[in-house]
Amino acid sequence: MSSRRRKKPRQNEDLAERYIQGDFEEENAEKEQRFTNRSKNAEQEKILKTAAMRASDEGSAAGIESLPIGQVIQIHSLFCEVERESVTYLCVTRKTLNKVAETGIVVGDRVRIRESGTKDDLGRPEAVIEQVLARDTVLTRSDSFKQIEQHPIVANADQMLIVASVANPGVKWGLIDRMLIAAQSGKLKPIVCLNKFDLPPDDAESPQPLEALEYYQKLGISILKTSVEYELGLDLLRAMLKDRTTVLAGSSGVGKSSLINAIQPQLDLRVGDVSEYTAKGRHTTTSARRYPLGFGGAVIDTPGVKVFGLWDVTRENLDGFFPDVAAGTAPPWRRESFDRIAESLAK
Ligand SMILES: Nc1nc2c(ncn2[C@@H]2O[C@H](COP(=O)(O)OP(=O)(O)OP(=O)(O)O)[C@@H](O)[C@H]2O)c(=O)[nH]1
Ligand SMILES: [Mg+2]
Repeated sequence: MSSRRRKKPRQNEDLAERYIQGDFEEENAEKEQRFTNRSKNAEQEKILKTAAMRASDEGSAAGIESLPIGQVIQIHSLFCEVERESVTYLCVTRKTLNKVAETGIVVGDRVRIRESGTKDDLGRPEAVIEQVLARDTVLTRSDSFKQIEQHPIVANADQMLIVASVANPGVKWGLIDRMLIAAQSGKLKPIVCLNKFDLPPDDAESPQPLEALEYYQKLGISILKTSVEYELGLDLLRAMLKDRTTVLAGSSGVGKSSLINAIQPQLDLRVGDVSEYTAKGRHTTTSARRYPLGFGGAVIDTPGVKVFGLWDVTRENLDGFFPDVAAGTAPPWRRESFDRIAESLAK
């Protein structure tokens, strides 16, 4: 995978830091950790056991309410990273967690952790997640258009920056309409951000990106025009993200990670090479991760999506998400989005 900004691998001593900064993918990270002798499962067992011992030493198995609260910043296959007062803990979860976590813990979840007092081979303190607190908001996808299973993606974000690009790849308005519904039904404020304004749109495209963007503004949705290349709209983006938690979502290659790098260069997130991912269908960002913003607030970068299956949307509440269709004033692409969703709900 090509990476414009990726640094050359260095020695083990700063593996932990690179890992915490999301510098590698999960699979690679696991390969890079081969110097550890313990198996992952043994490691999990050890954390659970030592935490349990501590709990019984303290006589506090029942005192979950007094445990400190942290926030989940990334989920890996067997562990998750939880941040509390600028310390990142490597956490395992109890099999019997409370109801909130029935569909799995997600990035942004606020959790009560019990430190095990141990460290992993990379020096990270270890802990057990004992409880997941109620979510204020939750961005959820369904498994597919059939809507059988729900997949929460991000909890407790205030807003969702729905990112598309003028060209390379061009905008899929149907996807934007779906993400707008997901944001609204999860209680997140949506913002439609059209990136790569330095590139000319394809004349044949209908609707033209600018025209459509202005239409969303008329519907009362916040919009933003950006170009990472021309540094266009970045001050406004910073102002919109300041002191809020924002999840960025959109197709692969539209520039989600690039936008985050542009407003917070220290993060130095991995950015894709358009020719590579379009040829191979690769996504540069492979799992959601939360990053604090130096000027206040946080962003959650997510991997690109091709489809966005809706959850909790019914034929009855669908009209409410399409007031323009209900009023008979919607342009063709909005009617098409509505019809497609209605059709998928009828199945
Ligand atoms: N011309 C132009 N290219 C851009 C702009 N923003 C990002 N790019 C390029 O678009 C490509 C994809 O950018 P990424 O930031 O990796 O896209 P992403 O949305 O994070 O992609 P995934 O992680 O796969 O979901 C990179 O080659 C960027 O350099 C822009 O404003 N203008
Ligand atoms: Mg990315």
